[in-house]
Amino acid sequence: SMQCFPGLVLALSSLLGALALLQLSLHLRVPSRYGKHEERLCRPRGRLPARCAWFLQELPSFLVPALLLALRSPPRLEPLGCRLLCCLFCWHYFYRTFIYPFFTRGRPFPLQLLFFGILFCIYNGFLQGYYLIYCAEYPNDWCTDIRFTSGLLLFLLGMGINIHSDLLLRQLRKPGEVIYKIPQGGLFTYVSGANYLGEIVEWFGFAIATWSLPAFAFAFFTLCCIGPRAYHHHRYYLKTFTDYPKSRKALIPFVF
Ligand code: NDX
Repeated sequence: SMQCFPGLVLALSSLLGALALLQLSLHLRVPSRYGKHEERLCRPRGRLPARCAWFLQELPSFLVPALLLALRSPPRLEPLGCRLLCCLFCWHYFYRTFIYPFFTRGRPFPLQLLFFGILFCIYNGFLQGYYLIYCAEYPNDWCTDIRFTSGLLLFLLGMGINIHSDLLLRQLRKPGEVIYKIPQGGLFTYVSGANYLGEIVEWFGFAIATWSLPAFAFAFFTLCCIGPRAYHHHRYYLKTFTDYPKSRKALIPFVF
């Protein structure tokens, strides 16, 4: 049966950090080609409806750690921290897999990116789940540690911002519509990438709560992946809407 190989965790986390840097170097200037940054509008082949695409893409990030958690024998009951933290990760991806896709009004998603997205979610789901279920050691009172409590708070705050902002984006369109409008309300009052800001806060909160290398690597990846994307969204809005609110920033309120 499986056991903890610290070398494996170190190697996979380092590779995740390297992928983050690769992602940053590839997409600092040109955004990932999906959503508002995909130029060739009418090429139905090679793309999948947003619903199926987001479901398929994010499913492994829920399934892999959930299976690792359920199938571990003997079951890991102590310490509570490990299961709780693994459940937080699964909770986010339960939302992203089973709730988010069914309400999205997004444009069809490119198959090529979908393929890499699935690979990425398998990889990250395995790394986070494997570490928490097989490797992590926490004292029994980890739940009252300042890192756990403050990290959990940030995680919940970020998740709230992310879900609320994605809801505001969705409401910009009527069903079947694929046009872009100026997002309004919530943190969109301050930044163009409110949903991304939420997601970034969420994963840094998770990293602090788990105090682990894999989780910090993933938070860093998220920052490198959707941080630049927030900036590209911002530029797109400024270019497209002459009446775009001047005081709005890209990602960090009042700053950037
Ligand atoms: N999926 C994370 N790189 C990504 C998919 C692509 O969850 O090979 C990263 C994720 C993957 C990527 C993923 C990882 C890196 C990959 C990449 C493909 C290539 C790349 C694998 C896995 C790669 C290397 C080589 C380095 C390995 O029509 P539409 O879609 O634009 O509609 C949108 C709508 N909307 C509007 N509607 C009306 N008016 C407006 N003004 C609108 N603006 C937007 O709202 C959508 O339906 C919806 C949201 O759009 P948008 O663009 O704001 O968000 P989106 O990027 O689609 O993300 C959706 C949610 C969001 O909450 C975000 O925080 C979260 O998913 N997310 C997204 C990406 C990554 C990620 C989280 C993370 O890293 N944690």
